[in-house]
Amino acid sequence: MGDMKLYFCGSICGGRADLPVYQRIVKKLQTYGTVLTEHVSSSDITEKGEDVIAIGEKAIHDRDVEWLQESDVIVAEVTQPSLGVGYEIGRAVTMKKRILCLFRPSSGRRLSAMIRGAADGQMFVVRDYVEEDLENILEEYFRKLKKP
Ligand code: 6K6
Repeated sequence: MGDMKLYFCGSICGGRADLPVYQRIVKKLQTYGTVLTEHVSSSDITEKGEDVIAIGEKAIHDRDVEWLQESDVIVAEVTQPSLGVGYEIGRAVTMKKRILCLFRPSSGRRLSAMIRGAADGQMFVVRDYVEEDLENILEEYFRKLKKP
């Protein structure tokens, strides 16, 4: 369980307003295994993407798809709409990965039918939550993973 590889998805170009929530999620996920995409919760990465010039978009894309392939579980915070996060989720579905999508209805937003409608309650789980329940929801999800 400790050697699990986890892939966290959160909005970058889509807007960084939920960064504090991403940081909380990544911190909790790190108690279950290695978070390959720890940088998604870093305040050094902005929606303007100054760092992209150095690495290049193709390198970012190809590395992220490789990490998706290596991952055991994908956790996506989907409240802040993001093309990249939607793309990652779609690729992960094709890879038959376990996916947990977390959405905060208190945002006043409506989650895309392409995400809510993809849930099967098994491999693809969508959980509505309030911020204070975050740790409990992750605990519950990973407890169920251990004993399928
Ligand atoms: C900033 C602007 C453009 O690119 C950046 C920073 N570079 C990225 N580095 C690593 N992963 C990235 C980067 N940009 C997007 N991603 C991946 O897409 C992350 O894994 C996120 O989960 C997701 C965010 O997509 P957008 O469309 O909100 O950027």
